[in-house]
Amino acid sequence: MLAHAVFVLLGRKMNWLYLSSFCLYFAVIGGEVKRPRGVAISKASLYDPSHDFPCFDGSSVIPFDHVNDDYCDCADGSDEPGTSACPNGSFHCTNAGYIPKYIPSSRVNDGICDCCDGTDEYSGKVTCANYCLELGRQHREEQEKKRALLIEGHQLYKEYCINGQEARQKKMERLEEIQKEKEDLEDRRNALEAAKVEAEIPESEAKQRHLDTWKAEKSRRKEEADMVKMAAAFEDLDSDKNEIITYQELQTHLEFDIDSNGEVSDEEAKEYLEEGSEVDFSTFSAKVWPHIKDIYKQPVTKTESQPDESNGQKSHEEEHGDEDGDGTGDENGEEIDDDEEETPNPEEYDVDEGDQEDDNDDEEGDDESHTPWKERFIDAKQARGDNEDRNHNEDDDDTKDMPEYNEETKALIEVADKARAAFNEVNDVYKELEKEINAINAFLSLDLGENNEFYSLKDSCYEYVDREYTYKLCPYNKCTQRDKRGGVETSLGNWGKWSEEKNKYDAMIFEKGQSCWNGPDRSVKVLLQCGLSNELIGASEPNKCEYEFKFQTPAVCRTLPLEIQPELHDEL
Ligand code: MAN
Repeated sequence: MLAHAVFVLLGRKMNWLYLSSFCLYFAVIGGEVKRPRGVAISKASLYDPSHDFPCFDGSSVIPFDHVNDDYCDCADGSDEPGTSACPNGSFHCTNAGYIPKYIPSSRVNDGICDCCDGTDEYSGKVTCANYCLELGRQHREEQEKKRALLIEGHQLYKEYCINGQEARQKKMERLEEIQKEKEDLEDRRNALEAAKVEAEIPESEAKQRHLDTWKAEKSRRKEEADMVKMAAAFEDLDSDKNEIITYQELQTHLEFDIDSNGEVSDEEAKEYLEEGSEVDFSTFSAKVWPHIKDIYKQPVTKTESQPDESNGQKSHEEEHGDEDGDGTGDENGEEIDDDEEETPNPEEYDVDEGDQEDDNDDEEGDDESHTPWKERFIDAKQARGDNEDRNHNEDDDDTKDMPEYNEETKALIEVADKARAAFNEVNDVYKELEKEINAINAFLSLDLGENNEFYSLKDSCYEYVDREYTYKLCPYNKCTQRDKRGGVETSLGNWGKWSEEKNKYDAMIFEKGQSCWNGPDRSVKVLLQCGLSNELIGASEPNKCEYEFKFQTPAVCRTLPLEIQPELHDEL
């Protein structure tokens, strides 16, 4: 305790010596108001030399001459505003002509000029020039520029608001107009649609009738062709030309070899003759032909180059000869005429396929080759059924080669065409109106700011180029990034929303951009600041794939200058 008291007294004595040699206890600062060094004018009244000094924190009351005695008495440092004695004290720079400020009292007399008026350095260690007036001048110039910017920017802002308001108004008026137009058109459109439907019924019926007639004609022609084939087959099979086909005559045609054993047995031949030994023309056409027409092969002549059958058995070709003598028989024993080479007869083509299957069966030694011949006969019939199906599919294009419509149908088509055209004309307008209504509604649902001030940014894009990338901002649409060396654009995000901060119109959020390898989907926060033009002035990536753009625009010059820094004007 005693040692402490001695130290305190000694300390005070030395400080007094130190202080008295360098400064006055009270500094006359700012002309009129006397107050201890380092005290702001606003706090001068708290330092009354006619009373003891109560520490601001109430921790103790000290004699007034202990204020600024370079010894820290108050825990909050309030007794040493002008010295560095208290570690937590602060020194007030008056900085007349510029902006006053507090500095930590540890900087007092540390040999570095902290206050622009130099008042923090009074020990004589350094001499500080007072450059507050110069700083004040610069500051005022900057403020002036800012003021001008804000005034001009605000003017533009107001114009933006007016533009946006007008655009919105116009859209709303247009919406009302076209909604009415659409309504008016509705009745006409409905009537024309009904007329169209009405005209299309007889048209479609007549077309169907025409098609049905054509189909019937086609099938008649087909039957006729079949008859011709059938007659030719009869003539061919009736090799002795006695108007009767016997089972022996059938046996010369190996295609009737149901069990593929190399010969047509009596039973096999008779089976085709409806279990009889012979048939006349009428039985052949009614009962035999339907069963054999897909199996029967027309005769062909062996070409000179074709070798004889080595087993001595007469070949089919040898048996029948090439009737037309043109030597165009194919290896399956089929006649190929010039036309057929280009467009093979689908029926014959199908028969070939069936033959091929049989051949394969033989090669593989399939058990089927041993199936009793009656079953094979049924199989053959089945195969024919399949072929008929296939032929049916090939005939699907019913209108192929169909003759033109008759006059009555043409007239109905013309009436329906007119009704369609009339409806389409109105319907096109109706659909256009609908499209425009949707577009206007989409526009009206956009948040263009409190006063529609962001309308002017809506349909434009802005670019910013840094060392590596060209960044693009299209407000209400998207943000992209493109490597300057080339390549495709990377989506950094699509228009999402306004920020969720205090003033939501200070930042735009673009989200759900291209996904980032090992990271989130790319996104952008666009910070907006007041400027006289619309310009993207910065782009950075503070976190991987999270981008921050800086965009200046008059659309955010909402406030006038005086509202911005009123306290500065008071001080100055
Ligand atoms: C690309 C750019 C970068 C991003 C990386 C992430 O190079 O989009 O901005 O950081 O991909 O892999």
